[in-house]
Amino acid sequence: MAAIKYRLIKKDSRTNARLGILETPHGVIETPVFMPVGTQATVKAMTPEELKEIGATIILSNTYHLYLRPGHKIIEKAGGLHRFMNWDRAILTDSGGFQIFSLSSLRKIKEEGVEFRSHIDGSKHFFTPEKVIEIQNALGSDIIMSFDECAPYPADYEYVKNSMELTIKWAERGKKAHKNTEKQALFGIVQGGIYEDLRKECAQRLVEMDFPGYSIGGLSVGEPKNVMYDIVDLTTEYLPENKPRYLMGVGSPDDLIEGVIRGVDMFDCVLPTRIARNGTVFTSKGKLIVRDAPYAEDFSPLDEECDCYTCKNYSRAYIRHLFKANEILAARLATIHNLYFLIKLMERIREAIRQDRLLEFKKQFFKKYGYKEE
Ligand code: PRF
Repeated sequence: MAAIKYRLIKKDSRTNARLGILETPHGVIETPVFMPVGTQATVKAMTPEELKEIGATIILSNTYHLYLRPGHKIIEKAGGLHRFMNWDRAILTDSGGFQIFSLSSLRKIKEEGVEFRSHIDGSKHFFTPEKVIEIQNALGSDIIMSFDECAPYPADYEYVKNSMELTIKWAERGKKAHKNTEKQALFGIVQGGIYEDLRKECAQRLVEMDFPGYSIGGLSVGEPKNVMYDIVDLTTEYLPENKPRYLMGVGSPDDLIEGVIRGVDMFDCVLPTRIARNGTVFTSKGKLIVRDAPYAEDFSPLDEECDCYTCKNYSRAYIRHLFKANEILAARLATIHNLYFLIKLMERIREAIRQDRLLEFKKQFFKKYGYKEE
């Protein structure tokens, strides 16, 4: 038996959006889905109970961070990542490829793997495609990622081509090394930068290798949004209909809607949790910096239309006060709200697909939020 099963429930008649059900060893996930990020085995400021309360069905964690601290062996001893962090729903782990490139110093990329220094203590480490599978096997996450190289933007054609070839070789080696296929589903990652022929080739060669799901990496790294949307559109065209597609590290409200329209099923992003801790929240009328002076005497909720715990119980004035006074509750209340907002947005997107009115939903949402239509 395979670790996960994806069932396509409905295809939108006017866009490439899909409604699906993803069965995992830790529960059933309705897609399209937003996955809150829990880099260090915690979604910052949230308990697992609170995550369940707001409707999270799957979270993301990071191989790179957990390997460096506390160490995957300790998590394995604890009985795996689910037990260690007391989260009994699904977990997806990223492979570390992207984190090495964004966080660590002194990287040396070779065909064998990548040598890097820890961003925590400067110690030297070597990751290979086999090693990151071994680490993720020890963590016991439901969905695991191949080792890849996310090329920077901009990067010339030759660089991106070589990086894409390396990513394919690493996907092949990772697939060979992955033994726990009944409990953990290994996704291949499509790279190829903004070059259409490289994206197509990468997608086709990974699909030949037959992964249980496919990630789209290397985007949202500085390229214009319309370029990202075009590459997503092109990439999903070459991915099989009966497997889930995951757009890595993408999750602003407009990107979620545009991604779904182009056939993406899964998203993750640090944006909602990160901006929450800085005092910025999503509302149905756009982003609001609740720290700002105008809210000092505003006793309305963060978003009039929201029914999250924060909005049901607290005012902008109170939350602003907590931020100004550096109180820890500020981050908690804003995080609960921002994650609820995106999880609810995905619920509304799924409902719109069900009712064949996704494009109307997009129009309404964009207008109110203050986005311009693409
Ligand atoms: N590769 C991996 N993780 C990622 C990315 C990638 O390209 C991105 C790019 N947006 C985010 N997270 N392995």
